[in-house]
Amino acid sequence: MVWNKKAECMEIEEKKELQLKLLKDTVKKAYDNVPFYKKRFDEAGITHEDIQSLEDIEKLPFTTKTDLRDAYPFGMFAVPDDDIVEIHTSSGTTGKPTVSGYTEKDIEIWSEVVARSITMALGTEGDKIQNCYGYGLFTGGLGIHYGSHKVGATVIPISAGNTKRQVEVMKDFQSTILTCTPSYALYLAEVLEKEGLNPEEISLKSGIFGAEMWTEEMREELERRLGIVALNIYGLTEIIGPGVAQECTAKAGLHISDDHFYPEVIDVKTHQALEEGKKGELVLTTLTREGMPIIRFRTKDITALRIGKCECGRTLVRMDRITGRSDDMLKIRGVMVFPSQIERALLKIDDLSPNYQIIVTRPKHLDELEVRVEASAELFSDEMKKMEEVEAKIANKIHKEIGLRVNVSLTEPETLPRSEGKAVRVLDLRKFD
Ligand code: DLL
Repeated sequence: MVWNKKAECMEIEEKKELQLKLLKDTVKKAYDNVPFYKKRFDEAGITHEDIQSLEDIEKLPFTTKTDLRDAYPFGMFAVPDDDIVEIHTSSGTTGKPTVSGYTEKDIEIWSEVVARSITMALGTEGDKIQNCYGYGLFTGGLGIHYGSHKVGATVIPISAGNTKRQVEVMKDFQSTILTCTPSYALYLAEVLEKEGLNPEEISLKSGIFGAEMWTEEMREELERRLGIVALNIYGLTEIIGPGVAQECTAKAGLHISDDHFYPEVIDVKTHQALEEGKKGELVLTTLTREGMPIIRFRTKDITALRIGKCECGRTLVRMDRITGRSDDMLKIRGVMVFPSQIERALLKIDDLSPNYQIIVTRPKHLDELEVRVEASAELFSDEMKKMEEVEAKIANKIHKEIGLRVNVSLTEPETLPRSEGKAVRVLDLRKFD
């Protein structure tokens, strides 16, 4: 169990003092060691000396995903390469991912914040954590892994996929905590039921679910079908990975480890800071990271902050569950997908019109992606076989681009809806609000 009472229950005023000190330090380190930040701060005419209060953070420029992509691969690192002991990337499979570099101390911080998360989700020394987040460059698998060690629990590093084996392991090893995306957890619940196993026959007590949006309705369903407490974990590669924030059993918002990550919520249009309780875009600044300090990262995730003591005793700032994005990024089975990647794949094929629509659904608890594309008149009047060949070709090109299998259907020319303004390319029929 890792309940760092000093940090997690600190008086709010004392916390603010600590955050200010760490913020100044981070700004100075970023300026001195990362050319990108030196240039940005010089352009804005600002130095760490201008940070005299936490509100002064608003004087600092934002960092965006594009900035990180432009710095690919190691342009954001603030320490010599020798000091970086591990590298992860965001979950998209093609295009330039964003890279995150960790020093030994960063891995220690990451272990600590994930250990806090596991503790909030009832995890202690005696637990067996079945970790079905993907291992590898994705932060999910190893992040939970490090946190489990720190808690002193037993981690089962089964990684994602192979559902039959997951069920077997869950039964035979008597896993007590399940960690995976909420949609995969629902799928597992379904498979367990098919195998005739009811919640009493498995040993699970809690689930740590995140990496994608989910809802209260999904929570209720997961809790009922698996006989567990289902809790929400939030995080992102750019900041550290999972463990930026986590719900405790009070389910009153996700506690942000704000002695390591400083949160703001801004109005998406005006970029002004919003007060507590108002929904906007979450902006995060790392306060303790060595390898890759990140200042005012625009997460594009929509949420609101809640200040004050939780009934669990923690004073860490809380955020509401994420209800949307301020850009068009989709998470499909935990993997980041931008519609522009699909468009790029389509543009590589002749005989298509530039009209397409991406439809996301979640029929049996797993995300499905359908891409409808208008065929040219010539192609459409051709034989069926040719159409099928083109559909398969499109599906392959998209697979190469995003790493996921999609269903492709060619439609008659001029049948997809036209829009007067911005084209509505994506129909996300999963409900998160
Ligand atoms: O998804 C890290 C992670 C792994 C979090 C395991 C939780 C559990 P990325 O691939 O960089 O990192 O994706 C980050 O995923 O900006 C959100 O849009 C979304 N996301 C992550 N957690 C949640 C959540 C990992 N609990 C992006 N609810 C973020 C809603 C989430 N969206």
